[in-house]
Amino acid sequence: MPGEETRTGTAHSRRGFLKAAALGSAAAVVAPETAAGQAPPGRRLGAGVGPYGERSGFETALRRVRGSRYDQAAGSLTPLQDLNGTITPSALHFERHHAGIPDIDPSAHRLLVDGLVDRPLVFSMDDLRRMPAVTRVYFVECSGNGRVKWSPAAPDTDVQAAFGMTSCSEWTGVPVSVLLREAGVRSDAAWLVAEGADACRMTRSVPLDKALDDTLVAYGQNGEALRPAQGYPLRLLIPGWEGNISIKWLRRLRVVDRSYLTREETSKYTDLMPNGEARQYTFAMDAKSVITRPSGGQRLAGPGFQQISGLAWSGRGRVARVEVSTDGGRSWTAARLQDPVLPLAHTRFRLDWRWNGSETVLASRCIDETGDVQPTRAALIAVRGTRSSYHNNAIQGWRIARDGAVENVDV
Ligand SMILES: Nc1nc2c(c(=O)[nH]1)N[C@H]1C(S)=C(S)[C@@H](COP(=O)(O)O)O[C@H]1N2
Ligand SMILES: [Mo]
Repeated sequence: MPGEETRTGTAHSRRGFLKAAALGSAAAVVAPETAAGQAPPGRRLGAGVGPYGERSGFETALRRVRGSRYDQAAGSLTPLQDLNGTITPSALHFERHHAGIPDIDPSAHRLLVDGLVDRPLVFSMDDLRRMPAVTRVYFVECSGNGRVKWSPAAPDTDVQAAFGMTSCSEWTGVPVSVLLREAGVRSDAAWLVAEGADACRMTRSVPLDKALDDTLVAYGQNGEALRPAQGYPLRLLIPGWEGNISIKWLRRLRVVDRSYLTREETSKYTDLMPNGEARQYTFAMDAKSVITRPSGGQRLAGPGFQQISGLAWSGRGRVARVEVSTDGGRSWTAARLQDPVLPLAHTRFRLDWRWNGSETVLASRCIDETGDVQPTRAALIAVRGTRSSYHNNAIQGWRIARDGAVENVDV
């Protein structure tokens, strides 16, 4: 198989490169194909063109399915450790759904806008595509992301397990403000009730201010139509707020005068505090960051140069600063942020580092433009206790052992 040859070739070349680099010259690299006496794979005719692209067979990054008794009330986690840049490929966007992924024919799908409006309206997908659209980059993060960090660190927890319920896409759709202007909002209106077309009819109350500010009904994701798991053909996209409120398979926006106190804002998606009260409507996702390389489960090849890289984001605006510690939190250095730094989107940070081979702990903390600082796990628990499930944005530590192994640790 050509693939096998290439694999061997790559391994040989890499060893060759390292040896050459050690000698201070690249001239020692010998093409392994030539050594094996075969035609170089690059000179044989390659595969033909095709109607829809596939990734290389050598690429293995996969979403990881979270355990659940029911496939239809499940989720999957984005492999952040394998991603470059800031956009999550649609095929690797995490999934969370409470009643399975409905199979919706877009020509039959309708969005109803009714309630406290002058003119109730029904939109087909064709209607929506004729309307003024915008394209923006936003993350979607489940408020349950980081739930594992309420417990003391299990050493084998990796970035996918602890942070994989956040993804970032370029979304295209119509601002809700445009739809509501068409319908004419009455003066007594204060909330929207958004309803999905899946079997559970997932429903959330949305404050009208946020709906009119930057909320979209989105039909596009990373240049294509939404993926079925992301709400095809239409979803609500409420930037920066907990993922649950971005209702997928959106079929109705009802304009109302108060919150409808649905299951998702009472028995679920509230945060039990140490005094026994539950915080409600904790919408915005807090400032957060994580080093994705090196991260848990990876292994440093040896001492020397190693660029540290990760993702930071905040549901309250832009990332202002990311600080990285390479000594377990004793000192912090500002990392470089990759431009453009977009509000309510994943931001890539990088710090050049030289590992001296001794055991140490890496960590990152995000500071957003509102001054919100990502807390240590101890500081978060001092305020929140350990009885809540959602909105854990604690700092993540990665211990580097002397043999280069990387594992989860609390800082
Ligand atoms: N209709 C509907 N919308 C939904 C859900 C659902 O189960 N049904 N799950 C919510 C939850 S809990 C989250 S975190 C996000 C996840 O969006 P994603 O699957 O596109 O990542 O969708 C939200 N919208
Ligand atoms: Mo969620």
